[in-house]
Amino acid sequence: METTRNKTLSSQELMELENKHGAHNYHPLGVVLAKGEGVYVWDVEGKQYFDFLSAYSAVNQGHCHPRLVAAITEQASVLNLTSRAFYNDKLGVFEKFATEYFGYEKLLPMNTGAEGVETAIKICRKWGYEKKGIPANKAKIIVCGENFHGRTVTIISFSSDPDAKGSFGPYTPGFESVPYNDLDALKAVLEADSANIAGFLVEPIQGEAGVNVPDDGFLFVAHKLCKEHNVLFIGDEIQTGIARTGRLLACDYDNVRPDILILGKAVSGGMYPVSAVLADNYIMDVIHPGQHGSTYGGNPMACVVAMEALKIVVEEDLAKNAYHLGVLFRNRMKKLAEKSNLVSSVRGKGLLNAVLVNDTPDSSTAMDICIALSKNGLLAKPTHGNIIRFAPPLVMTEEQLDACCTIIEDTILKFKKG
Ligand code: IF1
Repeated sequence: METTRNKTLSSQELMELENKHGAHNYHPLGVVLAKGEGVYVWDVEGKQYFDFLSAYSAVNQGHCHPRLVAAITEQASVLNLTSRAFYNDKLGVFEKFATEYFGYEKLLPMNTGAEGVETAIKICRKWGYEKKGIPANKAKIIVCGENFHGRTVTIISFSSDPDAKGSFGPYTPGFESVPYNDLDALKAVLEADSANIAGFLVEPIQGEAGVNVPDDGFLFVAHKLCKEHNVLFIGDEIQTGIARTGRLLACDYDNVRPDILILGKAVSGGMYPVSAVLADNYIMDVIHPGQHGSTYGGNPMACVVAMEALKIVVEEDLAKNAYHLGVLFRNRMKKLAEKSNLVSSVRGKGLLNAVLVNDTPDSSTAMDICIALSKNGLLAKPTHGNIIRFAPPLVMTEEQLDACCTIIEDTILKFKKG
């Protein structure tokens, strides 16, 4: 309980503190959370909610998972941070565990998802110069329209979102965009400049864009086209990975093994910032000492939490649960769309889903529905405009999902547009 001068601060007072003393880089829903456990969170006043955002798919294993709390608590009093100037007794163990877990030869540990994406871009470019023979500073990486890969200047340089990109120039060159899920466009760009293209960076499902699910086979054919042109397929599984979509990785649906795999968010269960880039030796070995790194990357805390988080995914069979509950959720939402003229459709895989609201993207309807949902004990937020993302922790039970669907149905059927 947050207090000032021994007074317990209310939600309103805490929101005012953030508004006065914090940068205004977010516009949160008016809920101040103070506690989390499994699929539930509680606000300062003690109101309980179902969490249907999971911190943007970082809390797949549920809030404050006891095994993650135990792992971080134990390590916290032993050794926290050594930097990579020295070895530590957890990194090699984690690297062996994770490379065998995902089936790659090497892992480069970082902290945030954006750092993982930046790392993959650097590795891909260096591989392009040293292994593919692309002339210096000519390497290009193909990206998709409506992508979201993070907020660094290089990453927003290839964003198509004016809010994410505007007024942050000058921008990093070397990226070419094709429409998502458009194999003809990808094929054309590859054929037009194959010799200078080093990689294709893609989200298996576009999360922020509104849970855009590509056609079955898109990833498979895209990967095949990349192979034909000696281009690295870079899978950004930061949001779709770690069982979120009903498979360990969303690429698994198309039997695609990315040449470079980027993980983040739930790789640590939301307990600690951990990201990782995985690749085989012929790619990862372009990086030599002094060419990449980070103060916190690969620290003992990160390693023990990530290993425990990945064990939980397998031992609690979270992918199977996400797949099963996802089918139930989409069936309930399809029936709701038949009964309500407020929602038109639902899309997604596993427990990464989105409901399309029947209003213009610049309307406040989706946000107003989320405010109504919060009053009824369920937290969700729109992605772009009229699309509400629904992504609960993967530890949810069928009974809890049933209760959540009832909250969503009741809220939408009773909702009156402002
Ligand atoms: C925000 C979005 C989601 C990601 C993918 C890399 C990153 C993300 C596919 C970067 C991060 C977060 C960022 C957070 C909100 C959230 C988000 F709305 F921004 F786009 F999930 F869809 N690749 N996504 O989804 O990872 O550096 O944040 O650890 O910036 O508002 P990060």
